[in-house]
Amino acid sequence: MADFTPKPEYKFTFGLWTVGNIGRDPFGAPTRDPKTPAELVYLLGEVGAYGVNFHDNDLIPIDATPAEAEAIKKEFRKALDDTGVVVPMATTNLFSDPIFKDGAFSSNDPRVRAYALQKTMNAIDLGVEFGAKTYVFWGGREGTETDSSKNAAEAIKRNREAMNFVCEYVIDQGYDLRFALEAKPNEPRADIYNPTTGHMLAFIETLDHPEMVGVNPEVAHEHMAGINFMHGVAQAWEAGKLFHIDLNDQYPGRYDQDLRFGSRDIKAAFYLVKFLEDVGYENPRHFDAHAYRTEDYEGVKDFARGCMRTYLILADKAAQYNADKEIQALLEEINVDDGSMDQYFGKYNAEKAGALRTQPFNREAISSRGLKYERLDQLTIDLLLGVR
Ligand code: GCO
Ligand code: MN
Ligand code: MN
Repeated sequence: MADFTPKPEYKFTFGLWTVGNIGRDPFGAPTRDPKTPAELVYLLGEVGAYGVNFHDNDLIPIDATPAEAEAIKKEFRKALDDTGVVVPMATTNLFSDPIFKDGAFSSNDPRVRAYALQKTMNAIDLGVEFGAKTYVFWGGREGTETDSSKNAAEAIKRNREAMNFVCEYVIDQGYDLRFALEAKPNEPRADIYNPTTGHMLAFIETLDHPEMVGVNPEVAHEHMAGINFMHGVAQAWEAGKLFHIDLNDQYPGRYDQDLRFGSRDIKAAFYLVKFLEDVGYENPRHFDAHAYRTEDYEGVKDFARGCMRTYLILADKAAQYNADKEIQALLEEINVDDGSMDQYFGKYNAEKAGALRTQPFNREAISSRGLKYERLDQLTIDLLLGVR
């Protein structure tokens, strides 16, 4: 039996807002009492997590006095030291306070845009103080309910200007920090700009310092958009932009559910884990999810342990898949290549193009070959269901 105990090399992290979620929803009051940031760090230490991430105001309430802030930081620092839990990522809350009701960097009000920059600089300082190396931007309210309110191209420009500003800030301060942009198609706004990881990847290339900026794709967000999460992750990876990842689960076409990782679409979760393990992804694996509203804090621990355990089981299944003789033989057969087409691939030149123009292709013979994907998929299902 494989060992499914979380190990530090997996960099399993949780946000203060995830295990600290008190079970409030739009229809009901909280079902759990709040815990302090330090208490949440002890909880994470107990379940074997590697790290904890926070928004500025998860740690320090927006109206805290400097003395209160110092006291909270001291207690938080002690909990980190006691447990060995580290802070790999931090972020800014640019969505809870009513001042952000029409967005932060893309707000129509220049005072809000300036305040958002000020708040972000302070939050970056706070994250760096606790050792964060990745800084996430999730533009939760950078969107609209009505498109009569904003010029969408202007909103993108405002977002770009803000990102350029904070990149320069980090350079100016000499911080060792990279940015990871997180896309979401909707919720809390009706529509959010840069709605998918693909949009974010394109946006990053328009920045002054694209080398400092990558993405933080989230399972639920791409599933809400009805698209294949792993494909977006692979594209980000291939572009050298997979700086961080938010793992959870989600039924498509529903409100933002933030379910325990792998609890809904186990097959999608398997291909995702297999991809991350096969390529050797080494950045944090962050679980951006929360326990059901039905749970007490024992249930929160069950939730957190479950996220990590499912990941590790799927990583074990991926290793089993890679070592399975029948599956590998089938893959080899599917990918058969006699090398006769090699001459046409790679960089274009006129001779190649000329030769390719005269190459005969027997379309019927080629297309009549069955590809055996049904068998391959069933073998994968057998493996996932534990009968292989
Ligand atoms: C959400 C988002 C957030 C962000 C977080 C860090 O749907 O609410 O996923 O949880 O990940 O704000 O940027
Ligand atoms: Mn989310
Ligand atoms: Mn997220």
